[in-house]
Amino acid sequence: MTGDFRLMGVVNVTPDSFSDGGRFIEPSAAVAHGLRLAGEGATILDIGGESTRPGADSVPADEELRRVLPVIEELARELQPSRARLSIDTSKAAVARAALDAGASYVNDVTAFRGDPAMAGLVAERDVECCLMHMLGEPRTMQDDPRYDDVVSDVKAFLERRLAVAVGEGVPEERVTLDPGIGFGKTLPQNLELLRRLDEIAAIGRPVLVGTSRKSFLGKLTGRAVDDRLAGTIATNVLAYARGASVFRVHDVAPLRDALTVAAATVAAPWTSPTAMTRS
Ligand code: HH2
Repeated sequence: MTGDFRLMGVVNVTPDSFSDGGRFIEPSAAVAHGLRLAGEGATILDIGGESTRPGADSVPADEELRRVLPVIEELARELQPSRARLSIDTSKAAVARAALDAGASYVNDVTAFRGDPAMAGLVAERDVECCLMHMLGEPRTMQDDPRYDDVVSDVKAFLERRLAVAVGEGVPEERVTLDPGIGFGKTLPQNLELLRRLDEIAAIGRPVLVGTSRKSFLGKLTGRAVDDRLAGTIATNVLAYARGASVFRVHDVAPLRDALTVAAATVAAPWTSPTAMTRS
């Protein structure tokens, strides 16, 4: 397999996530799901205890911790870090700190360190990797008529500013991945514009993560319900790969691994067979 991309498998330990809410609320179900995604090729498991779907209310830290900690503890026991690292999907430093103590080694913050003033310092002190994502407003209101001068330039400028803040707080630049935040305060045309011009975000010089998996803009384009958006998810991730993304946050790891392996082999030249058997 060509290895210049990473798959982040989604493990939502929530009652209300937009695509799989309630399915993995039992710790044993979430752990089994995480192990399955790691077996399918996810090298990062993103464990979240708070939905960020449009309209979602925030969850208190103690409830978020009650959901995610047993899952992280058990996955840390079961998985070697060389197989898959554990990411905590949170914007609260108290939740991130406890998750890092329990075995996580990656912080995915959809507020790009704006949600909690202690988050950047924590990531710096623990010397872990992080993802900083663009979001306009907050989940409760972000889809209420989002407006930009130029969505790509605005998101790019925001990510550059947040990267500078993180570095200023002591986070090494090499630890930071950037994410345009597909679906977070964006209309359908704005999401498509970001994907079309993703190379401009990649030009910042940090790895780019995209999360298009099963999102509603795919439903708007195809008319498909949330469980039936795999084809749209594959199309957008392959296009994002071609435009410079390298980390892909997805619910369906196995098909994305195949799609991105083929995309990577096609984009990289010249291709050599791993088995030297090249019949057709
Ligand atoms: N999308 C979701 C959650 N976290 N993190 C990053 N970095 N990028 C994303 O695009 C992203 C994210 C939303 O997806 P999901 O976790 O499936 O839904 P919910 O927020 O309803 O739990």
